[in-house]
Amino acid sequence: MSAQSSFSAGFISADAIRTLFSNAMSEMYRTEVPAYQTLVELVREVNEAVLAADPAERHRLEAAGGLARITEERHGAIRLGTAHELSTMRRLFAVMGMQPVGYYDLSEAGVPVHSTAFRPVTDEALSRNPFRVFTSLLRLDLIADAGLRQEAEQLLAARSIFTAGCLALIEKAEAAGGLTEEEATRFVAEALETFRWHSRANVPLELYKRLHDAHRLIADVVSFKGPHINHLTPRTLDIDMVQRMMPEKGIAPKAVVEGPPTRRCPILLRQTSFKALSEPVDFRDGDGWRSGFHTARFGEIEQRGIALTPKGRALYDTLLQDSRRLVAPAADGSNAAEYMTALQEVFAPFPDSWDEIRRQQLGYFTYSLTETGRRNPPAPNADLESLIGAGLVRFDPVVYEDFLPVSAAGIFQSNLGDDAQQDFSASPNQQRFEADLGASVLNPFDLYAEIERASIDTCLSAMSPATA
Ligand code: OOG
Ligand code: NI
Repeated sequence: MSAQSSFSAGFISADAIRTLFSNAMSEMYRTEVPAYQTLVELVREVNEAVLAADPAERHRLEAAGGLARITEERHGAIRLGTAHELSTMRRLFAVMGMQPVGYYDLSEAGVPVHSTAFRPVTDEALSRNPFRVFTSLLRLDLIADAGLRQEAEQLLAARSIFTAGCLALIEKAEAAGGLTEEEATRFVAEALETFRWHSRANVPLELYKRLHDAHRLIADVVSFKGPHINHLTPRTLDIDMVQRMMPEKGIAPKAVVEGPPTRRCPILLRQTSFKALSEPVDFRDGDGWRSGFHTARFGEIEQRGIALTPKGRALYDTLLQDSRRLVAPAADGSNAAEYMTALQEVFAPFPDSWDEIRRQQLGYFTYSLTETGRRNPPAPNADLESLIGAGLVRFDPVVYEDFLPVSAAGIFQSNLGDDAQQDFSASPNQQRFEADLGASVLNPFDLYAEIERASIDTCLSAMSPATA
């Protein structure tokens, strides 16, 4: 019924708005940060090479409906300053079918923010376009200098990061339940303004320096008119190959690939980035401007693997901790090779076949009828395991759609500069974050479990006689 009424109201789908937005962001970032364009081309080249060399993987992705999304796939990241900005951002992303998923505490890693990821949540929406935005909220409560904290609060209170047109269209979408195509086009253009880079700072150089000395991230959030998108990340099918080829294209990657080691069956998420650019900025100076520099924007690539169950994730966390205890990756990358070797060795106990990962219930899978299964519908009460054994049902890994706190910390640190790490006492505060967000964050495990469960239901009901 609701589909019918949205149709008659002439709304376009939230998924379509998300695609318009993600394409517009990509186009904007290409002109803002030319190295991003180079990276996108490199990733496309590598993905094509991987698929050409591995027809089985190509076929698997095709069958699981994952091939089309890969080249278009990307995530971005922003950093916000106030609760009001965060809750309005939640409403903005909701127009594009993106919900807050997960809570990440980065204070433990010396970065004064906590974060969530806005992303689509259903299997269908994800396969249309999985665009996500890692969204952090600055935690001024972790800043020791009360005077500086107050100055920062005043600056943040005085700015408005959304255009009037954007706010009006968010309200329109909320009230009417959607946007028409014409409204969606305007909405995307207005929303884009919030994420744009501004080369004019809000503050004089002297204040910028004090904010910067308290923490680089504070300067990045507080000194500007809005939360410029700080990177856009394409998804590759072979991150090791991209990492190797980056220098050939004139891009210097960070020394260590974050996340799990190279494996036959990729798990969770592997990421690497290139360092933030030093960009010219005009700072306020009386009635005029004074030139200086700011480093904020960088590039990143990622390879996504299977979403792990709580059991699989616990194993991952333990092994990652063990490898870091063995070789702590140095900030300057001097022991990168040693760290990668330790990682590879320590992760050996993590099963590396889809069959074994599934058997040990370490990861989530979707189930579907094979060609044979479709031609010979099995008995309605057959059990899944014997159907798999008989080749009537196949299983495919569910893609991990989220982020990893230790990896995110590594990315933050590499793009903030290696000297930016500070000691904050770990102070996760999900309750405070959710109060500021104006909503609870969704639990990623629930979402993956639901996708798995729904696929089993569809699979088994396809077997039941139509009259049942
Ligand atoms: C976000 C850093 C984290 C990721 O992919 O984990 C991140 C930021 O620098 O704002 O991008
Ligand atoms: Ni990122």
